Amino acid sequence: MSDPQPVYLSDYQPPAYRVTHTELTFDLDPAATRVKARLLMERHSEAAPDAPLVLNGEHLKLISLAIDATPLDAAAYELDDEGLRIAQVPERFVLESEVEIAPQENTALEGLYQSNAMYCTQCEAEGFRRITFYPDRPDVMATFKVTVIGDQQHEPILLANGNPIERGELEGGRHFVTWEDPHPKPCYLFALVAGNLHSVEDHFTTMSGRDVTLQIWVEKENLDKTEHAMASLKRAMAWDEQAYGREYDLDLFMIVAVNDFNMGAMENKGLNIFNSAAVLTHPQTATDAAFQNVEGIVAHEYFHNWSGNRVTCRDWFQLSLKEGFTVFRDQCFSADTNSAPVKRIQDVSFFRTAQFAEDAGPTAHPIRPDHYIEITNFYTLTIYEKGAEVVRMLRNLVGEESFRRGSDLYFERFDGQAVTIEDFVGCMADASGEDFSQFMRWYSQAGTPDIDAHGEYDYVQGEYHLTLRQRTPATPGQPDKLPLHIPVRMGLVGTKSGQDLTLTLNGEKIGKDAVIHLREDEQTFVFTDVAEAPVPSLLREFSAPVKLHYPYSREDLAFLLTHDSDGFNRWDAGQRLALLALDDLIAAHRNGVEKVMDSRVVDAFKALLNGPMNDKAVLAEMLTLPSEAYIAEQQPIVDVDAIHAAREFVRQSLAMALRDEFLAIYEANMSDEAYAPTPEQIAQRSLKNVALAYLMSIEDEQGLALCEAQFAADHNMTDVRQALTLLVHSDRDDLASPALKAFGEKWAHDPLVMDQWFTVQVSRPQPDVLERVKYLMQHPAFSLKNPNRVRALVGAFAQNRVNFHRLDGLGYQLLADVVIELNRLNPEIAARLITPLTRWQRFDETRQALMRSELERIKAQPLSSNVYEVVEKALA
Ligand code: B3K
Ligand code: ZN
Repeated sequence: MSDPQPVYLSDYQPPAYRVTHTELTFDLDPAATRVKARLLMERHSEAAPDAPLVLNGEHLKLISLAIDATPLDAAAYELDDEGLRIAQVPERFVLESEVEIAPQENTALEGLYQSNAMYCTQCEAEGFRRITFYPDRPDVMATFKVTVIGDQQHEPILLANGNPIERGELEGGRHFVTWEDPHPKPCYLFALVAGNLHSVEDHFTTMSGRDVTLQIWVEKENLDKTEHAMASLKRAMAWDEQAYGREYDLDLFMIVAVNDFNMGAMENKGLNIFNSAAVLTHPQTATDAAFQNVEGIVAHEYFHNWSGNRVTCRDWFQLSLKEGFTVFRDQCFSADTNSAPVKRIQDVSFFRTAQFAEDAGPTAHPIRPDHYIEITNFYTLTIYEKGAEVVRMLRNLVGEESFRRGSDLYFERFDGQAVTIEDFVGCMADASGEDFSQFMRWYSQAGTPDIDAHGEYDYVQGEYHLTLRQRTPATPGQPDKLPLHIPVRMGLVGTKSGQDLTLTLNGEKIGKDAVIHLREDEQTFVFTDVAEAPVPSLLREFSAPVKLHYPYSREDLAFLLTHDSDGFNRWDAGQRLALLALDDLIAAHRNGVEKVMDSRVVDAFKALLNGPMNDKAVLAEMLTLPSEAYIAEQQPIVDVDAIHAAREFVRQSLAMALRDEFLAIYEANMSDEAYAPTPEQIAQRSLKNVALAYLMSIEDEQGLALCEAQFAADHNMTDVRQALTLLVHSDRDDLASPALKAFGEKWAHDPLVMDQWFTVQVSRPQPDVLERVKYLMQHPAFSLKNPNRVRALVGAFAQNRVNFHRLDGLGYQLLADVVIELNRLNPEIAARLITPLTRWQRFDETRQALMRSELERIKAQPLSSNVYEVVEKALA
């Protein structure tokens, strides 16, 4: 068997033949679905007249093939595992084919598959080739007409993209519905759903006064879990009109909830298919975080209707064109709908933990990679989240108005086309007159830039000299990096006044909060007329996806924590202060020295707890310590045990010193108001639950009683889940076991709640977790075929730092065993699951060896190209 080979961006060629119209007929059957395709095709004007027709096709049983109604005999084409090649075709022709596929055997969940008793599809990126022979590439856009035939009893509902135009009964208890989508689209946006589904319906009137019917299709027992998704959809539709001038373009918009789904959701034209976890909510079953997640994902998929569907990607190297932009759009939507500072804090906190780690590891890649083996491996934090950060920088560089003009231009200029990242940035340049040639390096260079900042105040001259030095570390295949154009938003906070000072740069007053542009390897910015010694507040609102290093003293940080006018940097100052204390404690733990709590951290927290409570959501974030994963990111070599011990020590020290304050906060924020996912209620619950977590960290008697009462009150899942987590993660198994049992019995019928039950258990710090994971993998509610279950149990275990990284290597072994098994069933999920093992370089030698040997063991198996690509990179 030869190793899978990469595809290169530089090899891009326009398609020799395009499809202008596609007609499909599906005759559904679990073991033998028949798919008839009728494609109107024509040769590209620049293609050679003798160019062969090459169509993708995988796992298809060819029944018949004809061109312009003439059947082709076997000598007229070549067929292999990857598709079909016809040496000679006319300039314009109709290609007809019939194939057979087996949805029930499709455990990869790409193409047409079955989830419970229903049929559904997932075609992005390259799933359509498992449905029919087709030029499966995003730059081929066609109108579609689709007929779905199913059993009247088993599949009363038959859905596809666009509008239903015909339906009828057939013999043998079968029926059909024909759908037409007038908007040309690439085949990755094709969708079909069939099953016994029920819908909740609503309406939206667009800004031009058109009525759009909105439907959410679910299994019957989930009809009471759609309200929030529907409300979110309507908010997103209105927001896109107001913020981008984009209106929905069909009469019908449908969302379907599916139990078995590889990702969160999929933006198929007019028929979004969602992982049930990303759409279903109910106060009793979903946490606040889940409610917010649903809102963000519903909006994200809806926004794709313009950023992705109407204007799509020329090729998959341009994936961030639609994903980075759409993530940026959904982030702004959620910021407008909820607490903007908290949204930014949560996004950045996740980004700096997970994307920075990706950028520093063996799978690091640019936002626009120049080659890949398996495109499904590139639906990454870099393409999505770093891509969004780059769009955010563009907006901040050109300003809001030019950004809107640029996006209007982009949608007008490229409507109905498949385009590149240059096309997008070009519109921003045209709309603003800015030059983005250096900025484009953000798209081609992988790795997180380090910025070393150094400041000096000259009392005599009244000047502040700020020197910034940038360096992007080498990443695989990219040893040398060029300097990037980095916008650094900043202020100078006067140490006497506690206020932002007016910034004068090169004789020009630039305001109290301004963006300076770092373009060289090193630049010094001289601020004049600086009347008092300042503390610099740098990279406000995280104005660029970089690591900023400044030698702040703890006094500086305590000062910024109270005085910075930028809420984000106030939070960040607290995180930095905690990190400095944690550093000392990690060292103490390693050296076997007694741990001593830094009183400055206690004082800072005390000030927060006794300060104004006007923004509870931000306060809850400020009181939350950096996660073990984020602390690990800051360490040269990750010592999981020392990090855990140090963080626990800080938590407990704070809890002991501030017990009364936490109790008071808890009590002040208790409420028996009916649950609503409003920003106010969410803020109040977060603050209350942060306080409860501190109290539980010292197993405070009163805290324990409150926790048990919160669990028993059963008011809403946010509170129940927090109480259950705190009980299960405490050493009080006498209290935890009955709670777990009660929860598991109560929710045995609800897979999404059972996922939470799995996760809570396997993320506890106690050393029995590995055995629990093994035991729970045998639980009737668990299945390796369901990605949500795998993520909830095995994925969550691999995030449990002290237990996954056990020194006997059994955690690694368990993960590798699952990867090997999943490689056969679902390569996309298997490849994602390996991620924690790919980070072996960050650990001590013993763990490195253990992790590598598991990677080697995986590599010795016959592998899917997905898993092969990841393991190959990890061991390179
Ligand atoms: N565009 C989809 C991605 C699905 C790809 C799965 N291999 C989800 C999203 O970003 O909206
Ligand atoms: Zn997306």
